[in-house]
Amino acid sequence: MAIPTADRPTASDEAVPDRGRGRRVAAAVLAVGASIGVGELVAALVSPAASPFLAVGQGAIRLTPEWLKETAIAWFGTYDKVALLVGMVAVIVAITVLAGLLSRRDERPGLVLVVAMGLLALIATVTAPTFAPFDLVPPGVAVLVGIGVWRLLHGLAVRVPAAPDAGAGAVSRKRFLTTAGLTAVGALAAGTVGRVVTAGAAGPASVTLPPAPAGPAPVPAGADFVADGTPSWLTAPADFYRIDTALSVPRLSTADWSLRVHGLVDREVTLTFDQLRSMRLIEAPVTLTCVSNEVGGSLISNGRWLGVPVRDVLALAGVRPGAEQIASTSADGWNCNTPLGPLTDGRNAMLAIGLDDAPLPVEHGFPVRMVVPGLYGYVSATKWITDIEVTTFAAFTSYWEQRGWGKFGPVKTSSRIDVPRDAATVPAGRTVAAGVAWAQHTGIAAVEVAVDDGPWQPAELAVEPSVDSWRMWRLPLTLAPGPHQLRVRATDRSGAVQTGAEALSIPDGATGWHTVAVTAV
Ligand SMILES: Nc1nc2c(c(=O)[nH]1)N[C@H]1C(S)=C(S)[C@@H](COP(=O)(O)O)O[C@H]1N2
Ligand SMILES: [Mo]
Repeated sequence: MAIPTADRPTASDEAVPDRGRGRRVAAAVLAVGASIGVGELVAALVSPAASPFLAVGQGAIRLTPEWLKETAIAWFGTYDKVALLVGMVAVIVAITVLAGLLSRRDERPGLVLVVAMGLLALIATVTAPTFAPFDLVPPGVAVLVGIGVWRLLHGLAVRVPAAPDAGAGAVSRKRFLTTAGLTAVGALAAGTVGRVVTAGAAGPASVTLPPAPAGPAPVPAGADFVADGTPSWLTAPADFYRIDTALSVPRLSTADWSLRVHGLVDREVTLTFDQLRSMRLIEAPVTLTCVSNEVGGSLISNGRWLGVPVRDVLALAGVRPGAEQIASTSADGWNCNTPLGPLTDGRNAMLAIGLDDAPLPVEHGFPVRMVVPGLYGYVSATKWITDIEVTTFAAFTSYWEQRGWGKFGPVKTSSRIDVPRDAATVPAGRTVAAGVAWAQHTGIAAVEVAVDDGPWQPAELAVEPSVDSWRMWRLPLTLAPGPHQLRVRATDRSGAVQTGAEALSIPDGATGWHTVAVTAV
């Protein structure tokens, strides 16, 4: 009678060729996959924000040191989140394969893996700023499913004999493959349904916006030099730069949304979306910039926003004497501080509900976000906003301020060369340089370009539809054959000339003249 080898570890175990390793690796991958898939499904059903997989990624974002975050943005730009998710999947696959290989007879390595991943998800969930007890259900169920699937599949995998003449307790290859296949289908289905349900929340398509008070504003003629290589004055919403700490975009429905205004106010106010939408609306172009934008960087875009002036909402609540700033919080627990000055001095600071004649895109804050001309996004542009607390400078320190960024983030007067690109080859003789300059809410008065050690030459400026938006420039140049350096600097309407002193973006915005090296041939 043949002895079912799989049941009996022998002294020479390690010398025996490890024939079943493919099955064990498959068992481990399927156990982890089923755990993640079911986690997604349960999250979609009970607590949409509590996907265990994304909770871990979100926890990683919270724990990432500032220098690494900056490096990630510098390397991957707007794809920083995709990079994180791809990295997470790679790490999970690697340790899962390892656990499968190690679980030769003993199921414990795989068990440790599934439980450790579950614990990680539980910790990430509990420490999230938006944690609610119900959020424990998805990671809890995910761990149990992972344990169950692992024990089942590992148990079958190690009982598939190496030789066909197996005895009692043996499991046919076919039985293992069928069980594994069904598990794979179930895990994929659970994960897919979970994602689809989460993504299906009533979004921008469900919202009708009131018309802009002055009717749809056309893009002013002559506001850009697209033919010469500048961006279009109005950024297409799909091209609008995106920066936030949300691994998965909060998907809010207008029916559930509300904004609470409290703190140093005469009376606390809570507004529904319909109430906000029926208040006095303004429509205005505002160029948003990220404080992390490097000299010459692309974290800047211009939109036409429709919204309610922040000061009108504050007036409903009645700001008390002594108040200095507001703390605004988003549905996903991010927050920032904004001084009351720019919110109440008459500029177009607003709680925006629309971007370019449509409801806000989900990625840009649907259903309501704040926009304040002249301030970097990290101190003003709260997306998915749900809470405003009127407070003092001393009483509130924001998410980014805690991580070393400045308390006040006025936009620094800056400029960029869009063409020619750095390292480009250009025809000798006449060539046109073009780009953008910005000093939101102050306005751009002049842009100058210097070639090599030559003098600053004034560039032609495009029409200026608003001082709250960027301004395009262009300048024909005559270049002798050979290498050249082009530098640009702007002067704003307060008379301040953009500084050439180089500074990093942390703590309050990069400075220095954008410079490109070109070769004329
Ligand atoms: N809820 C939330 N709002 C946020 C952020 C965030 O991380 N979470 N990032 C801010 C930063 S740093 C910037 S630069 C702007 C970017 O806005 P956009 O993605 O619409 O371009 O959003 C701001 N609002
Ligand atoms: Mo930012």
